[in-house]
Amino acid sequence: MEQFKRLKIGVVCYPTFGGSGVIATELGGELAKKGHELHFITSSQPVKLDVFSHNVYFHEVAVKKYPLFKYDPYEIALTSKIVDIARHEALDIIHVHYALPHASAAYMAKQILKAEGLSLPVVTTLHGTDITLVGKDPAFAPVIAFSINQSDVVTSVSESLKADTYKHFKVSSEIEVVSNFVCVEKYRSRNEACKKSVFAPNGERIVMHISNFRKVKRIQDIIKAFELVVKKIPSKLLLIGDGPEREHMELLVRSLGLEKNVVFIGAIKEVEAALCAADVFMLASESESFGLVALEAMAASVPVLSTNSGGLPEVVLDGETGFLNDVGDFVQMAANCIALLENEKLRVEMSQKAFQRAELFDVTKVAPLYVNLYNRAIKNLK
Ligand code: GMT
Repeated sequence: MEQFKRLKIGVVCYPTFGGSGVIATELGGELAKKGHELHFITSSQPVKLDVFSHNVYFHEVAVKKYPLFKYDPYEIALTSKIVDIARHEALDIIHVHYALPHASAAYMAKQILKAEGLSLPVVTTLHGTDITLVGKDPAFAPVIAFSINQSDVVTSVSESLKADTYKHFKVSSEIEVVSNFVCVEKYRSRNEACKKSVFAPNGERIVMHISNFRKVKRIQDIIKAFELVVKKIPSKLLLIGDGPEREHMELLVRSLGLEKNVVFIGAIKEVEAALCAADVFMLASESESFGLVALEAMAASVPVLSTNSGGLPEVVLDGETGFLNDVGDFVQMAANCIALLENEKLRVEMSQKAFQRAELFDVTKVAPLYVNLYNRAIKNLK
């Protein structure tokens, strides 16, 4: 039997509700459970980080304000913090989630440590908008391409994102696809505790959406699809999350006269607590490298109606675990939703298949893939 080698792993991610932060935090939690030591180096405590668990440490990146600075030099502060923690804790590796600006900060930290005779292999995980939206902006692209090429291992969360990365950037490194994951166990124990009647006191069906309310999510399509659904089926639309589009969406709901049926819940920490109340989940994104929330819905045994953009077809199986729809085709999405809500046998069948598919993406299957890649990066340092 191979001997367990405890790794000291630095993790850099966005600490907010975005999928990349969730993946970073949950991967860290799983690896800590397995006995590795995890050091989160982030601008604030990641929302889902359990700082009371064994082997998990949090190091805040503080940016000093100075009157001369028009912009806060976050990337420099992050670089210095990575160097400091790598030295002090003798990190074996640093894993950065989301290329911008984490991969370039890690590259710089690695060079600083190298000059001192210390090595710090860098693993970069690409999550989506760092490649498909923000990263390819000419203001960032050369730095992103360079830091991807300089990483010791690069991973992407779907085949689709891997293809997009090669399409948009001059990347010569091999990109490994390591898909996103869920902790299926958390969902298994949820179902009985669900408070469906809070949201639907008269037995209405529940259509749910969860996101960070950015334009790319096209929440207007969900609201317009729901307008068609509610004409046929007594139902409620629960919109969970917060972000720049929320106000517009509230106005849209009012202008369509749907206030009584559409509830804005705001951001929540544990999506499993809400998902167990859903009959159907909707995701209308224009682009989605993976669509972690679709997988989370499937783990909660909820069929998913999503678009067919980006990596979503790698997660949602059309006609089996839900339905894929063209971006912007809210009429089709509504028709599929009505078909599911009118046919409970079909909905239950799809729920079961959704859960079975989610089991294939369980954290216990995916976390060891990262450990293998860490060991490879340590061995084949660039
Ligand atoms: O846009 C978001 O939903 C947040 C963003 C992030 O960086 O957290 O999500 C991206 O990463 C997630 C985790 O890997 C993926 O599941 C999302 O599909 C991806 N978002 C987009 O590609 C738009």
